[in-house]
Amino acid sequence: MKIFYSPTHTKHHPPFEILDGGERSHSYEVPERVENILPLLKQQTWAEILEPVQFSLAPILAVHDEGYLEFLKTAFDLWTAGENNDEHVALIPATFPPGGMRRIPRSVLGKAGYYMMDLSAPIGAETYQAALQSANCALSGAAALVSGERSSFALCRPPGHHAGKTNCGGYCYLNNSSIAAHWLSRHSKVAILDIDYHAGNGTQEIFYERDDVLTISIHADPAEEYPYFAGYSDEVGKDRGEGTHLNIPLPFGTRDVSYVEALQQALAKVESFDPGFLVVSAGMDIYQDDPLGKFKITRAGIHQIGSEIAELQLPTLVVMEGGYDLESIAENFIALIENFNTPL
Ligand code: OKP
Ligand code: ZN
Repeated sequence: MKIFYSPTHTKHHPPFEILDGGERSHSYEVPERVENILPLLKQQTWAEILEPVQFSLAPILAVHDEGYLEFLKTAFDLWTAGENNDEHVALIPATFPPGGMRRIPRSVLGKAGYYMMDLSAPIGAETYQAALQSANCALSGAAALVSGERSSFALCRPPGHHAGKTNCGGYCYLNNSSIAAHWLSRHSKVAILDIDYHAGNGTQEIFYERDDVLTISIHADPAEEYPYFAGYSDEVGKDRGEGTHLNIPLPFGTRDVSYVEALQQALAKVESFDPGFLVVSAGMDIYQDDPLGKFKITRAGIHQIGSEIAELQLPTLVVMEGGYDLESIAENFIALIENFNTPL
């Protein structure tokens, strides 16, 4: 299996995050999340670890707004006026536009409020470069499928599924899975299955009005959990896209058996959509020991989830999203992806 990894992700190391309630804590989204997976991957005979291909910005701009991308690229330097190289500093705003106000201010802090959905995506000196390489990992995984691979794995960091057309948020800057899925959609219909603990609101927004990319997200009920404002079961897509988005919210405490029931419902929908490619937005924050997740999925459960998805027999790109328990993240990702290691 081709696995795409770029060391550039280590340059993105958010110095803090603001938790709900306002508490300033260390960031949960740390370089060790990926660095801990690499050694275990290297021990697998089937794993071939490669640097990503350098794509142009075109496949990213096909998903994200140009003004947003320019903001990501320039915000840190504008904010610090090139004078602050303290790596414990990163940009977050404190003011957000209420009720759909859509003026774009000249001020970089004003722009930050406009382009950020929350306080969980601070922009540091090299965040943009890391986000680009993360997207290149996903695109390289997509290209591997077009070349005939049965599966590929993109070790994306920062993650992507909360990033929308014009926003970062929730540790995400560029929507890696969506960028890869859109790139694949030139070849055939594509399905994105998001199994991260949190609803994939960015992916939902990006494809909401499209009928050539099916998007499904299984996640903690947004009525009780981040990202709160999307991921509800009555959100099914709009216009042409009506019926090609599916949210399956599950309660806190969900265990293997009920999770797999929800998964089977999702897989039936993928089968009837009949896509040429599957992109899995995979977050191991569904695991029972995850510090941010409130599901009770076991390692055996994660293996079963991978095995059920693999039974679809579709060319599959697995894109890393969340997962914050550094002790278990490596074994959990291996338990998931080893299912995709046999030819179709
Ligand atoms: C990103 B991904 C804790 C606040 C955490 C951000 C969560 C981002 C999750 N109460 N807020 O989907 O794993
Ligand atoms: Zn998550």
